[in-house]
Amino acid sequence: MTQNPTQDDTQTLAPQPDLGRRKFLGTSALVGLSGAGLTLGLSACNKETAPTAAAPAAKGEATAHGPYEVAPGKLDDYYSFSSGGHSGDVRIYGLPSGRQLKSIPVFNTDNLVGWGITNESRAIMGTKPDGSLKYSTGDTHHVHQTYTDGTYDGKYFYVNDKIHSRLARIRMDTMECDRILELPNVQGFHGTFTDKRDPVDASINHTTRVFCGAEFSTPLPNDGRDLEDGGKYRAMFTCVDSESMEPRWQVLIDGNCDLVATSYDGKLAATNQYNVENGVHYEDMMAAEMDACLFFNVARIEAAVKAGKTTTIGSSRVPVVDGTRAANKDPKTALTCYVPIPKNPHGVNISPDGKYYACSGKLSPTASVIEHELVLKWFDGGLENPRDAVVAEPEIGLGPLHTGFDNKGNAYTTLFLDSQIVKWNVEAAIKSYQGDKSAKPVVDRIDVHYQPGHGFTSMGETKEADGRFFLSDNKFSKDRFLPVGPLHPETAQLIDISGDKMKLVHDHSVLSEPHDSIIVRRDIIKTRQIYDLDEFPLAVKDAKESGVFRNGKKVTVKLTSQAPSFSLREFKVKKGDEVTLILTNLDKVEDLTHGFAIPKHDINFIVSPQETKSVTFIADKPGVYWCYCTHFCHALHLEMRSRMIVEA
Ligand SMILES: [Cu+2]
Repeated sequence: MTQNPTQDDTQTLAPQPDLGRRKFLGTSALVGLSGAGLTLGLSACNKETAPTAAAPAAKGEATAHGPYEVAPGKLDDYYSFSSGGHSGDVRIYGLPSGRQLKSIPVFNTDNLVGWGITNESRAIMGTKPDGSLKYSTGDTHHVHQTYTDGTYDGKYFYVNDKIHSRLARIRMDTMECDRILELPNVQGFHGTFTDKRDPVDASINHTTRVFCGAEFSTPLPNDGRDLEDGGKYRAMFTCVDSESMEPRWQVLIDGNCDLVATSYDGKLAATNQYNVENGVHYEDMMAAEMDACLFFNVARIEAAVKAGKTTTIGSSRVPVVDGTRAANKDPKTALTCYVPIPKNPHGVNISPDGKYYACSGKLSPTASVIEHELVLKWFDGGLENPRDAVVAEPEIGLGPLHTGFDNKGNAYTTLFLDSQIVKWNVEAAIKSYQGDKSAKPVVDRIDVHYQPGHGFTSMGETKEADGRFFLSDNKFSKDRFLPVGPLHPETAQLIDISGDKMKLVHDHSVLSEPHDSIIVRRDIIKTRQIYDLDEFPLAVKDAKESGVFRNGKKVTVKLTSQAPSFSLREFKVKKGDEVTLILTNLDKVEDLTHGFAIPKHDINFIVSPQETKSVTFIADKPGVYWCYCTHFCHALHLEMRSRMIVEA
């Protein structure tokens, strides 16, 4: 990757596939048409000599675009995976264009794909005994990917739900949620982060744990006891197995967990804390001058769990260890270390070299730099005061929140109150803290519009931070876009950080209410183009297997789709039947997705190539219902229907 993209090298950053339109038509749309006998009229277009309307532009033509513009037919250099806040989803954007590519439903229901409608998605989301969804709301805040050898491996990413304290996993080959876990005995699960390697076993150089920080303290167990006794409220930090998605252990703490960071050596997980006062109301939460950055010694906690030095809470079987201050006074046996940080910090991020954590005080104009080795030294008994692990505390501006890093030792922190991004140099900050008056930590500032929350650099949460871009997710857009009513879109602003001065590249609008993103080089992401029939236990592998199968009042309807028809032109059920409809898309052509909507029965979902989904509903109204394909698939898409006849 080049550090300073010029007009020419944006064209050479990565080879671009030939997206010639006729070539696409030749391999996909025509295959879809062949069954309908329409190939003849169009096949003349499918020739190598046909003009390529959107072929890669000639060099001279392409340079008419700015250095950051992704010209028509070109692809972005990065993916950005962004939480959707209380929309409950995750979004994928391309960068530098800012084009939204996909919304992945997670905790929300989604009509487009049928998430929350199909039996398969409802099983992942969780249902009550009566079959209805346990929760239909969610609040996604933080997305973090699996690592191998200190950088992204493109396998999974995880996202939290703050409302119901759930952790979801998204597999990155299909970009779909495959597991959701509800954490026991916690509320306000806010920060989450994957670990980067095992603290003990050197052969495990990849993610095996996901850490989950709970922000809100509650009585434990929260079953009606201690309702008015705020002193008994406690929060916990949870470790989840990244493969099984089962909780491994929890740590009882003082204060709360906010954001989470993990070390590159796997030894420490960290969470910034505001409200060390354990206040219940906000004025109580701002009383203390110093809050904390709390470190967890992962190996010691797991040794304590193995040794059975644990309790359980309520009906949960998850082992809980005691990480409160009172139980961890001796550094040599401590499971936790509370490093004092000025006033209500929000955000903790580790530098790509693994040496430093930046923890910013929201109500203090400072960023505290904590040295990783010094925290380990405290755990070894070699550092008297945890505060001595702080090696710099530059004043950087008002309302500092989250920090991203480049590959040259610079940090970029969002300043919520100043509406700025401040660039500061970590080594200069350390020298200044040591008394060097010539050291000037702050290097540059740039205005953003307005009130930035999270900010992140390209590949900045990996050892492969590349120092090309910073993305500022802003909380207010005000006057930046055409007015669309009282609810405004949010802004994301892309900033070029490759030079000495930060340069604003563009604004792009983002639907409410993004919180956090990761910016991932595109070569890391390897998605599949079609599914495999064998992945689905219910797959109807041959159109001949289609039919209506009755077992008392329970009826199974099996059908397949292949453009432009469903395998059953009609199917009959009786009023009051519980109908389970299984649909397999037998089309094998990339991007040839079909939809299936059943009028008056509140059913709509899609099946992508070689995919199977099922839905269950009560056929409670006699009559004729035209089930139709909702996802445009073919010239005869409108004709693609099946008639459901419900007999009285
Ligand atoms: Cu269709």
